[in-house]
Amino acid sequence: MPQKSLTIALAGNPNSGKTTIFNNITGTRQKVGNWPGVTVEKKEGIVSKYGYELKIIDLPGTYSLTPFSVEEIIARDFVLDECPDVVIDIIDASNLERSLYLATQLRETDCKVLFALNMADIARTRGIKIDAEKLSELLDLPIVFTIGNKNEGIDALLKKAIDLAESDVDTSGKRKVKYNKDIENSISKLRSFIEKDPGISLPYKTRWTIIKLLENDKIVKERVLQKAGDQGRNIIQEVQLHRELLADRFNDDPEIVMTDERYGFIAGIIKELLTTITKQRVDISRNID
Ligand SMILES: Nc1nc2c(ncn2[C@@H]2O[C@H](COP(=O)(O)OP(=O)(O)OP(=O)(O)O)[C@@H](O)[C@H]2O)c(=O)[nH]1
Ligand SMILES: [Mg+2]
Repeated sequence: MPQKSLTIALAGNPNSGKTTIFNNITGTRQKVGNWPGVTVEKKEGIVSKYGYELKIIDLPGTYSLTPFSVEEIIARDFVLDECPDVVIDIIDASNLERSLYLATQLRETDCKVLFALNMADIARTRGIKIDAEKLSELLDLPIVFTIGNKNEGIDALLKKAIDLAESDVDTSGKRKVKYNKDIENSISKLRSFIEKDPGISLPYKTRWTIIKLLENDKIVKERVLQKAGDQGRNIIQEVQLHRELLADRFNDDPEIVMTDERYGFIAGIIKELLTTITKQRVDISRNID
């Protein structure tokens, strides 16, 4: 009987250990390095494990899914266009707070996401304790501690990834950023506007598409136009009205307000975790959009 195949993408901030874990899983020797930006193109490896054919994709490191750089576009396109069965977000556990921006955005895509809290050794020597059970509960996703360069936790990670791929969880109902009521109101009005037309075909899931259009994401705009033609043009016009309304209301571009709200969501998570994380001074505004 042919093996069932699953696609597992490895995403994460630059230098979090993705390629190290990719090499462990696939037995390849892609370049790793102790600096960010080592992987610039996605790499693919196939391995047979636990009765499955696993296609593993090593993505370039990114701080967000906002397409500011080639790496971000490659990672985002893969996650959105190829819809991997699971995305493993490889997190530098000694830099948790900074990692949560990408994690928050991955959650918004409604992919099945799993955390590898990598660099668990560094976190430990720095006295950073992460209550994984609590974090897993707060973000409603599975978490595995790993030490990539010692190949620790990788089997457990793969098993969890397969379980998640095979589960029938409804990711759209998972805890994610809820924007302020004006933005949520615009999202829901735009959803009704789009859903009025049952024949419409969007390139991505509706909520995600609306969020990106409200953020004036040029690539998503283009793809909506390509896929939905005249209907797409109408949607973009309607979004523009909401963008203007929101800009008036907040005296700022909606994308700025929405980025702030994501940080607010992350701050809420961190606050709930604070009892177990020892002082971790991270400037989350640095390096992130
Ligand atoms: N101490 C420690 N070092 C690790 C761990 N995992 C990976 N490393 C090291 O971290 C560095 C970065 O690893 P890479 O695998 O290249 O990271 P990456 O996420 O692929 O980086 P980019 O491709 O630039 O995004 C390498 O020097 C690894 O040996 C870990 O769990 N603990
Ligand atoms: Mg890499």
